[in-house]
Amino acid sequence: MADVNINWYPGHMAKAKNELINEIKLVDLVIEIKDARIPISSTNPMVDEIARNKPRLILLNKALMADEKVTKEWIDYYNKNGIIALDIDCIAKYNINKIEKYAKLALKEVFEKRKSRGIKGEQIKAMIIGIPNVGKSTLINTLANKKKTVVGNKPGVTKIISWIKATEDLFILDTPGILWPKFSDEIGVNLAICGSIRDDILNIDDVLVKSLDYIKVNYKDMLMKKYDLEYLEEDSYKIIEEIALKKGMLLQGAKVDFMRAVTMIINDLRSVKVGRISYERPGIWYLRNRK
Ligand SMILES: Nc1nc2c(ncn2[C@@H]2O[C@H](COP(=O)(O)OP(=O)(O)O)[C@@H](O)[C@H]2O)c(=O)[nH]1
Ligand SMILES: [Mg+2]
Repeated sequence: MADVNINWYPGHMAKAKNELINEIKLVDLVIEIKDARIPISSTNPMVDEIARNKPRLILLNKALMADEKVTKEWIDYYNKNGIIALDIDCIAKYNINKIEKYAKLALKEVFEKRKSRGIKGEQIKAMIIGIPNVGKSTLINTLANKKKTVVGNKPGVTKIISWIKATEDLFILDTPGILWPKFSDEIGVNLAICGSIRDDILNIDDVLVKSLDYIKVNYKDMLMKKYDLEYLEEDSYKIIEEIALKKGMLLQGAKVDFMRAVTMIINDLRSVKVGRISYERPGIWYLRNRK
């Protein structure tokens, strides 16, 4: 796992963190994007510290790839902890039109204070933050309604501060704040299966086996239906072999082409061909991640 945390050098992190803290001073609201399928794994553990003095709105993005029922549980979980959260999907434009309303909900107390001081209006300056690949640029583009920022995996290079008028009352910084994930093996697996870290960082067969260990318990019927399996083997390696056999993925000497099946299944999972899957649920994530 060593090279997974390549961006986690203390110096690099301290610099990025200080820049973020300074930018956050410019805004009324921090909009934190997470991947709806993995709200814990797609969170930087320092975010609470970095955004501690600001009202926050959590957006669970890529929601149409996640299990709707589990996403509702996450929203309840955040609400119970006093944080406003909304599920969105930037590609399908799902709930994008609710962002302003939820931003205002998150700023209720600030608006009340403003009002008591005789300040009218509900204009909001906000900043979008999140780990790479959660959809920060896509959201900014969607809100800006034109290709203003480059969508891709690389952090932005522009340093000039400019605001995008997203809605009538919502202004967002055009450059999002990037937080790096820091993770245990388990979080790495979640980021990899969701396509949020490069495939050469972890062993992709290992990622699939560990993901199947979870899927075969939580989405058994979906998995069996997709690959026309009559039963599920206990061992996830054997499930992959079974699928390879079913698909006639064979090497010379009638050996199964294991890696070909791995690639296919991973692609199916990432393109929601198996179904809408959430890899983390509130309540049990803590126990699963506890070492
Ligand atoms: N299905 C789906 N894909 C998304 C969504 N938002 C972003 N993506 C994809 O996720 C990848 C990373 O998005 P990007 O905006 O570059 O992430 P950033 O690194 O946080 O700026 C891209 O391939 C996007 O097309 C979404 O809501 N739904
Ligand atoms: Mg980006």
